[in-house]
Amino acid sequence: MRRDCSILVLSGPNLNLLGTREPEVYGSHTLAGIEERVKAAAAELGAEVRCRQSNHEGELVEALHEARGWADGAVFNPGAFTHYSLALRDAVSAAGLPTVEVHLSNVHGRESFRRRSVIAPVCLGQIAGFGPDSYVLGLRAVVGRVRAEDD
Ligand code: CA2
Repeated sequence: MRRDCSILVLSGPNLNLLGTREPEVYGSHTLAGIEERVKAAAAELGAEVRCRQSNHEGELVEALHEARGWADGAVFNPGAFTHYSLALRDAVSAAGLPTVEVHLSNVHGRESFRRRSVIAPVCLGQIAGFGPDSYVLGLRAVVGRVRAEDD
């Protein structure tokens, strides 16, 4: 029998400002709007999502630790921490949850420092460049993996 699937959707620094500045890079959607889309996609998949955002590295670490107690997987946009936070890389590893790294922008087509992710190697994979759809695609990928492992 298919069991429930609960997913943490975690967003890092400055993503709370989405929709207010730099629409040419990040689009005009707010983070709340993106989270609503992810929740609607989760409902179609029969999954539950809990969304969190923090501008603080330690809070993101703690959100990943806490998720061990309730989540089956995670969709994670670490923001600029993507490119250098070994603490977040270790937290993803320690949580042991299948995690998909997502980015709104195509990090591979921007400044060279954005091409490197220290977190992607401990994730299932990375989805970048599809705006809010990156989050929805990440959700589908992680739910698919969790369910495949259940079968
Ligand atoms: O494309 C993404 O999703 C990023 O994770 C966004 C990060 C950036 O550092 C990563 O390289 C790629 C930055 C988020 C900043 O968000 C803003 C939102 C509104 C106004 C200014 C920044």
